[in-house]
Amino acid sequence: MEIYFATGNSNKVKEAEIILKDLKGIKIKAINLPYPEIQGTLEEVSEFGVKYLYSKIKKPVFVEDSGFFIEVLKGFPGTYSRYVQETIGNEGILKLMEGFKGEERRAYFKSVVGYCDEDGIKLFKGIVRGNVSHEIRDKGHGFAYDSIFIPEGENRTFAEMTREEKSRISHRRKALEKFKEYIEKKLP
Ligand code: ITT
Ligand code: NA
Repeated sequence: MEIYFATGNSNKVKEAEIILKDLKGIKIKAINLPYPEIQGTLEEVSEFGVKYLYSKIKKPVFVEDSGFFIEVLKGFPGTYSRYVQETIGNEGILKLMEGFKGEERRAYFKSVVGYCDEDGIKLFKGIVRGNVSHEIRDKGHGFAYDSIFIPEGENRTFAEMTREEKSRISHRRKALEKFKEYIEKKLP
């Protein structure tokens, strides 16, 4: 059985491949099929997107919508994560965070996987909590906000970990793990 993963972000594909590699009997096929991204919560964006894609391709398909939420900034950049990363970037975020210390630097990543097949739409969510670092810390791994996010219980940023290490604890892992369990139960 084949399941399509519709995304234009190759980093997300690489992480999904790590996380779903032992999903036996399923072949994940990444496709860069554009879908309308409505303005709304991650849940609304995933649900609308996957419904649209399924109506076009009529084959099992999932999307994954994610974002980076900083608590003291009331969840900013949140659903604007991509735009903010491409404009003010991590340096801009660190500027906004100047003067905030300790608990005030709390942030989380959230992922919502939207899956659709002939049985309808299912959403799977994952969150990883941590803190915004005081400086950009990168070992060449990761992407976007990874170099300013230190997950709870760690002292390295996501961008200082290998993709495999990040993928053991990430928001994407938690959402895709639930998706994987759901698919495994459906298999004959
Ligand atoms: P697609 O919609 O084509 O899948 P995208 O890059 O727009 O790709 P998202 O909407 O899911 O993906 O994510 C919005 C942004 O959030 C993304 O572009 C990154 O800037 C950021 N982001 C998401 N997941 C991340 C992660 O694991 N590490 C760092 N930044 C992440
Ligand atoms: Na997106």
